Amino acid sequence: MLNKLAASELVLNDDGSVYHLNLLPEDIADKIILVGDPDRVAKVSNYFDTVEIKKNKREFYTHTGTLRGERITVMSTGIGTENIDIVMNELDALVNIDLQNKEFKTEHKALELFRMGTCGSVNPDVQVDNMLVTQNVVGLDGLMHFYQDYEFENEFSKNFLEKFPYAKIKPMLYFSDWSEDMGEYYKDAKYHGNTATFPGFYAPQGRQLRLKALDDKFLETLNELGVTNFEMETSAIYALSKLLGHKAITVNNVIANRRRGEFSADHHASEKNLINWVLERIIK
Ligand code: R1P
Ligand code: URA
Repeated sequence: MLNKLAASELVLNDDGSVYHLNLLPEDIADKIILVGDPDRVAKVSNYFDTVEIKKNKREFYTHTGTLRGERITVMSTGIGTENIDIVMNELDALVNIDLQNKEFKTEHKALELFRMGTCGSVNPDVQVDNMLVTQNVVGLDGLMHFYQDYEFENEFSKNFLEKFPYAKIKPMLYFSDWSEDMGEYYKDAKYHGNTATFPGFYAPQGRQLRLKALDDKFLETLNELGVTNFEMETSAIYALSKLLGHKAITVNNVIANRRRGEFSADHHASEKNLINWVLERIIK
């Protein structure tokens, strides 16, 4: 691969910031909280002691400041793994590419990435309004099939693929897992589980409004294969972190138990609880 990137490949804004995130290297900390919802960014940074950077473009809102003396960033990713493809590549460019010269840096920097999101549960016993940390993830969104050098098999995938019955979507599956040492931050979480990441909220997650989903028993089948919960970003965060050499962990607040038909009675209170829970653990 050529070391110098063309203007069309690493696109920069007029001020030299990365194209979608609209950020300069000095705008981010080494610890970054990733949330889906742009409104959650200020809800998190309200707990910071100082906020020095507030920038945004499209659905990507970023606040950087300090908490208990440590520099920290919170950023919204919007919904879906296609956004995560942008977030991960541009965050990595901010630390591992010399943006002015468009050259790869010789020293690699690893970021610590903490997704703080919401999810639905496919395990009837997983109660709403609790934290669920993702150990393994299966991506049903296909993203990693566009990248070379991705290791598709892992411990979780072997058993899963043998028994996964849906031939039509099997070719786009991929697997990943957490950065194990990041598990230390969240070792007291109520649940540790296996997450499925979907490229949609409705039929991909078995929801049927006016359109039929693949199979009425889809969620039960996933749970039988060891999946506890689902959402729309973690597969890409974990897989791209591995390829790019960053560390990542997801904790999601369970707001829906799909097998019991339950939704959080107060998801705003539940979100506040999630924010406190994460901040207490990642900044000592
Ligand atoms: C769907 O409502 C969105 O909520 C979940 C899903 O992954 C998807 O992004 O995450 P966030 O709460 O982080 O947005
Ligand atoms: N996020 C999802 O993607 N699905 C749910 O059911 C809840 C949160």
